[in-house]
Amino acid sequence: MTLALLVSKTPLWARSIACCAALCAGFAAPSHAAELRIALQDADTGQPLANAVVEVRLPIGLQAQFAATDDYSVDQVEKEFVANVTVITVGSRVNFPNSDDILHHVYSFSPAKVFELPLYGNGQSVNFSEIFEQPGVVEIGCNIHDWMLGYIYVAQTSLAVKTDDNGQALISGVPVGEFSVRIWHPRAPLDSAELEQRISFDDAQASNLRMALTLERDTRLRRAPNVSRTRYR
Ligand SMILES: [Cu+2]
Repeated sequence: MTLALLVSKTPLWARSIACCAALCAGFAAPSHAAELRIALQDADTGQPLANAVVEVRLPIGLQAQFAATDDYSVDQVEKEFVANVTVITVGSRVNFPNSDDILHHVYSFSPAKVFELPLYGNGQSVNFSEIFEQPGVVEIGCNIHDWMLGYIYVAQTSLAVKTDDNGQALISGVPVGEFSVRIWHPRAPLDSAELEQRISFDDAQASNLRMALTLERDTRLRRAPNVSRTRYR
């Protein structure tokens, strides 16, 4: 794969202005906390790359300070998972409501979390939740609609974000030090060592991570016209 990486620094003066603005607004600026600004693009099209996950991987001794379990929701809307990629932290709960007027049957065979939520419909999803105790990427599917495919990225800590429609994301509150940064995307080759980088963080300058990723082609089965006419629609 082709991969261009540029790690650069934001000038100190720009950082200082940001800190001053935060203080003037009445918020205490975090001490000894660094920032990672991320901009990713598709190397083939040059377009911003949304739905990529960037995670700062902390050593075990630092992870407890950045534990942040929460409740999340992955909806099912018009026979797709919404959102397609969801970033959570270890120990968090994800609810799987069904907003369609048909039944879905959610499952995962991923090693990080194997589970199954048998056929259920709209309004029956209050108790259809799972807790994710292992870090890793969990692929979720539907037994009825083969094209339905979603991802839950279970991060070790709260220092993980998903890129927006502009291919951008921000991780703030990173401790000072040199850490591994992992980049993941549903169509990025899993075995690429280049998707794991060592980046040095300090509290005087924000780090910028700019990457162009060459993605594998999307070969998953798309919605077929005749599928909608089965008894489960
Ligand atoms: Cu389904």
